[in-house]
Amino acid sequence: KKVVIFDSGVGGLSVYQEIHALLPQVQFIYAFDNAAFPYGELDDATLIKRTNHIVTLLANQYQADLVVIACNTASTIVLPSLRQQLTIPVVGVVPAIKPAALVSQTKAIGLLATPATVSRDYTHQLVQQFAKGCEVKMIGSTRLVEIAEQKLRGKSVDIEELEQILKPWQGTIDSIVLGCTHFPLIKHEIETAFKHPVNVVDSGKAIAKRVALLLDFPSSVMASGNTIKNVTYSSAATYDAAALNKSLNAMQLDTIQ
Ligand code: DGN
Repeated sequence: KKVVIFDSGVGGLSVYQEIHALLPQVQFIYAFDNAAFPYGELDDATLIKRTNHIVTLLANQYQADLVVIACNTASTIVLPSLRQQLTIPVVGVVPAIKPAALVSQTKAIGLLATPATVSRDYTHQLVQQFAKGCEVKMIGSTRLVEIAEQKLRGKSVDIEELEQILKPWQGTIDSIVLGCTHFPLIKHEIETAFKHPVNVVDSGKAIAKRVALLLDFPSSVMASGNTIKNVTYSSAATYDAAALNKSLNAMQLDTIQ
């Protein structure tokens, strides 16, 4: 089976990692549109047109069995039109509001996403539907996305800068939704910058299960390793493969502990 995973940048690798861990037998084609990065700043019409075009091309070119839009910013707006264009299943990634609302003791949660995602109707509908009785605070930050990208280019993360971004939430919430696929790549740093104990929730594992179900895999085996392969660039971008793999391995350790 072949799965195309798509994002504007390296964030979708956090989703790739979860799917690969569950379904090591699948062949992955990872593609990202760095030419138009960051997606959180694009207008809706451009985003829809661009994503539909690229993803349809990739799905046909690689004869994919399934496509994952590993980007909340795109998924919260392009899924209906993309599903009309493609005959294969299209799995989107949207903020994990529901699990965060369920796990929160104080019923005060924070959604960390891109400026586009926090302003979407789709996101507000998720909150209305799944976070009844919860206070949901939102921060839309492109800077955090850049920080995650830079980390995978080998640059270390400035924790004080993260503290500044998270400042409005300190001591007011007990759960954070990582509503951008870039953010699990800096999960550990986010936890460090947030001075209080906090549940950090993302959509990765749920997406992996959904892919397994749609591809008809009856049972799953954990992968023995997770190295980056088949990374297709839609524009020139230089990433340090060692930093990418190091970060993904660190994430896997986080998951196991
Ligand atoms: N990784 C994308 C997301 O999940 O929303 C957004 C990254 C971006 O281009 N801003």
